[in-house]
Amino acid sequence: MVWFRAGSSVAKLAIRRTLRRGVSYAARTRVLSSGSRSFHTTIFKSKSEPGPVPRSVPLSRLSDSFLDGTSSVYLEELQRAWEADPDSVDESWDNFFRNFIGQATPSAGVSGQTIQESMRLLLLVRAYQVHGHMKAKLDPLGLEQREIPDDLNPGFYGFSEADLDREFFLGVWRMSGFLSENRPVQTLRAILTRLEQAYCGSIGYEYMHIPNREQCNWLRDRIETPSSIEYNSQRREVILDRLIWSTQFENFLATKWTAAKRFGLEGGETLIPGMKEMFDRSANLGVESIVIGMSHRGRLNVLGNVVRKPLRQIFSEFSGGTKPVDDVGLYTGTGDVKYHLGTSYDRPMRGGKRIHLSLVANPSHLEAVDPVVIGKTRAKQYYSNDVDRTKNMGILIHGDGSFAGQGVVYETLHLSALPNYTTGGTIHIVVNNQVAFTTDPKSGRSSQYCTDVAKALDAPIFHVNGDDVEAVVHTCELAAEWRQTFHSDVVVDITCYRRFGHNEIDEPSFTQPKMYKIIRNHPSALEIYQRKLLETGETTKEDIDKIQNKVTSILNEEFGASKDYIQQRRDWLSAYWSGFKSPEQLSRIRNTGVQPEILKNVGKTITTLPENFKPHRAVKKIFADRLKMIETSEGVDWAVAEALAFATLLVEGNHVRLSGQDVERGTFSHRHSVIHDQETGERYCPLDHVIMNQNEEMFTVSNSSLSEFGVLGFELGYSMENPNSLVLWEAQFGDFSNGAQVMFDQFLSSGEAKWLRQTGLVVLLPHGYDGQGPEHSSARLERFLQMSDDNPFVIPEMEPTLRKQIQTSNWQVVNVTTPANYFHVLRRQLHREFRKPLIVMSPKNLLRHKDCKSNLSEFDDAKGHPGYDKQGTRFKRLIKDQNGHSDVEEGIRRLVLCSGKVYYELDEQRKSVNSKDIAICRVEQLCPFPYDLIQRELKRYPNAEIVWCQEEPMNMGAYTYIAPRLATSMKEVGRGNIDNIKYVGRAPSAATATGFYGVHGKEQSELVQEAMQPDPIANPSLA
Ligand SMILES: Cc1ncc(C[n+]2csc(CCOP(=O)(O)OP(=O)(O)O)c2C)c(N)n1
Ligand SMILES: [Mg+2]
Repeated sequence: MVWFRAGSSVAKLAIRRTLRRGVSYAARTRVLSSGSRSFHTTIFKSKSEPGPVPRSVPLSRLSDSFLDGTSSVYLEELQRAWEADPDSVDESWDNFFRNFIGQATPSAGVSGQTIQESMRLLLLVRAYQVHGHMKAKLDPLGLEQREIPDDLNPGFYGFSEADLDREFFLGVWRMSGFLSENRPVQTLRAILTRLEQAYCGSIGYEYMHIPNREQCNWLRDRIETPSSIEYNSQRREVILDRLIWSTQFENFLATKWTAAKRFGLEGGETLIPGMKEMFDRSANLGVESIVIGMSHRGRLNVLGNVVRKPLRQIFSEFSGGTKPVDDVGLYTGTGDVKYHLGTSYDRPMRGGKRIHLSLVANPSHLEAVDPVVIGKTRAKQYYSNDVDRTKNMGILIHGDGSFAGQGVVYETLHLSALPNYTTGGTIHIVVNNQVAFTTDPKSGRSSQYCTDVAKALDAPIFHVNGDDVEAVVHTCELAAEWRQTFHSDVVVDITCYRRFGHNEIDEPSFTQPKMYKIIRNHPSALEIYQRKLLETGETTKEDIDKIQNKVTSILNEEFGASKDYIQQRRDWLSAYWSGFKSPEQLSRIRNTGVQPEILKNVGKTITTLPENFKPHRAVKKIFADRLKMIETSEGVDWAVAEALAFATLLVEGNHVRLSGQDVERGTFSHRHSVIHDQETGERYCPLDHVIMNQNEEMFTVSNSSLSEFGVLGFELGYSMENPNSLVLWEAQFGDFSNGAQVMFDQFLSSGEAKWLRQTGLVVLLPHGYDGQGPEHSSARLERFLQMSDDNPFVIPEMEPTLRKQIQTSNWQVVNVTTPANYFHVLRRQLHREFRKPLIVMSPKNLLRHKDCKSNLSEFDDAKGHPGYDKQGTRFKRLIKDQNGHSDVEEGIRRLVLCSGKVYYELDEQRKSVNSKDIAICRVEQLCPFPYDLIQRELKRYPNAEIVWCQEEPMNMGAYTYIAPRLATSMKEVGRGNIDNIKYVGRAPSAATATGFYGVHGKEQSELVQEAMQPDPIANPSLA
């Protein structure tokens, strides 16, 4: 190990000497010229000083910054490992050791080169690969004060100016890029020039954190090119044309709508040529469809210039727009501001191919759209049988502040390599304008780069100076190639600036005076590029003017046409959605019962395990019990009902996908949808075998990463692609769904109204008071109800053939109490001509409750069977009292309305006190409110006091939602008003539930006792 100790010692001594002389490596730079190229490097130590005398020092005792104590121990270990097996170390280290121990002889070599010098030179090369980006010229404004790391200084390794023209041997075996050329000799000056050119120009590459050797070599081959990337004049003309479009688009909007907010791209205009190049390159490499997600900044420019939303439409929306009309029926919703709207377009590409582009509509909430885009991309891959994920790709455009600050970015990144969530790589572009509203990066993040979060994924990160349009184009091209080659994420960080305020009417100098002083005098990227092209003589002033005039005249033409523009089609109707009804169009109510033979057949399939499979003992018993349920048609429990719903939908050709934390087994160990062989560990999923040759993804059940926001967003995006799929997300406990609150507020409850996009996503939220404490009891039912948009004071048309109540509501909220009803509510999601989100308060203790069972006959569509009414077998929005009451029961003194599992406790109590004069009805569908069925029950019990009973505290649960709607129903049938509604339930509370089991038990029994008490119940306002 002598060679190494000696080398380290040289470096260490050199540093000490330089430090003694007071030279700061980092701070002082000067230019050394080398022919036509030049590079910046730090001061060398004086030529006249004698060289350091190599002295043997154990590595572990060295403590300089490059080879600190830890790394030197590491290197010794590395060498030992290499000596034992050369393949056990990274290729670059293999080279290193091979060259300096295995093969090199300590002769004077080229120009007197010593082994130590070669070794130090290699370390210098490696330092450029690792840290070169720190010296790259990334900031167009030149504001950034970055310390250049010591290890980029040749002096750090003992080289002096005298060494610049000495020749060194640097060729190494099995290396890529620069080092692969195996040139016998190069001067130090040439070596440094190439390193500077490759790593310290307008692009800073971060990739040495990637542990995969092949990937690093692939990148080195593209970065360490013999000369810098040059585009030919044809490509340059295209780049120029695109940059002119990007720049003029913003200028045009600025002159036509001077006071409008548009969150312009000025300062970052090179994004557009970059994106277009990325798309061209992707199309050439086989991509056919791209799903794009982005927030406000430059969105209109991307919509117009990249996605090609008609400019006249964008301009029309700017002028206030007209509500879209449709030839079949109106579907206008509430609309959204112009910079949130989405669109899709089939775009012809340079090279003749076509590519489908869709920009997903998004809310103001930064980065919230990320997982939605990824989910939609994954769904596209499923439906187009894109098994190697090369035809459909997701692209996310981020802001620097939000990429670093918003947690959902990390949650989305972490889906990227999970088998059931991967999309084969997302390309991330950061429009890094070095400010977030009024906040500087130093207040906005703790990391050096805004992109550092992506290092957790081993994604390469290309930082590029946004003023250098060719460099931007190059990195975008490289990112496209990376994605198609390695099928993993990659980041392009365009360092640019924001020419105006956060929006156009904002004053940026209040908070960034120095920055804006520079920006005011800073030429645009277009001016810089034009100047460059004119200087090289490739382009003339006339050529440029020609393009400028063409763009201006098209913009003016489109502006003229925008005045009469009327949106004709509902653009949400992609092919899969054709025939689906808007809320304005009547759709039929369908039955959800299934033929008895089908139920029996699929029932057997999903409850039978392969012969040689060895499940856990308890699971074996569960499956034996399940088979018995099917065979006897009795006692069907929750899990079997759910599996039957999935299986019958699969038989009908639908795709079913359930994801969430631990959903395969089920949080409450009830689902067991994937079983594990206890000897081999093999997995078996019965629902994968429902139809012949079933595509393995047709039924997907998947444990997810431990994220709510990211995974719910993903499933939402997935559900939006094709209506013929039942997509479900389950929270571990309902409480945890509030980690995904943005998804509920901004997408699920209001997405259709804002963006005319439907989804039939099902959200399963375990809910119920069983003494598990404040965080495992409530799914916050009240919040979902509070966001429901059905009018509490207006009873809509409820006649079955004319009813559009659900269609016109924003979503459905149910709290189902029987397995059969759960089966029907799931099937109903697909057996209708529109899609609507479904929020399910799903049970916990009902999963095993002795009375929470259904007979198989309640699932089928056989006439005369229990669930069959004159319209067939369907989901019951309300379950009437089970005591066989007739149409009018005058002797009933109390009608208790409730929802969820408290029903079973009330029924138990009623039996125990033998209160035959109390009726209990279950409101299974809370929203939209079943006015017709409630009125039917009110009429059935003309003398009953009306009680709402819930187990949640008064300020939670369904009470505040139910009260006005129940009162409206009562008024309509002459049964009083809101003052006549009695409340039984927990008192108002800050916490959802008590943490003391004993207290819980007491509260629970008191409330069921009160509901069944002999005396009238007090009015809540008088109690
Ligand atoms: C979740 C969320 N928080 C706060 C805001 C308010 N907001 C809108 S833009 C913005 C700054 C974003 O900065 P950056 O990501 O750097 O994008 P830029 O506007 O600079 O392009 C903020 C804080 C928001 N829209 N969403
Ligand atoms: Mg910013």
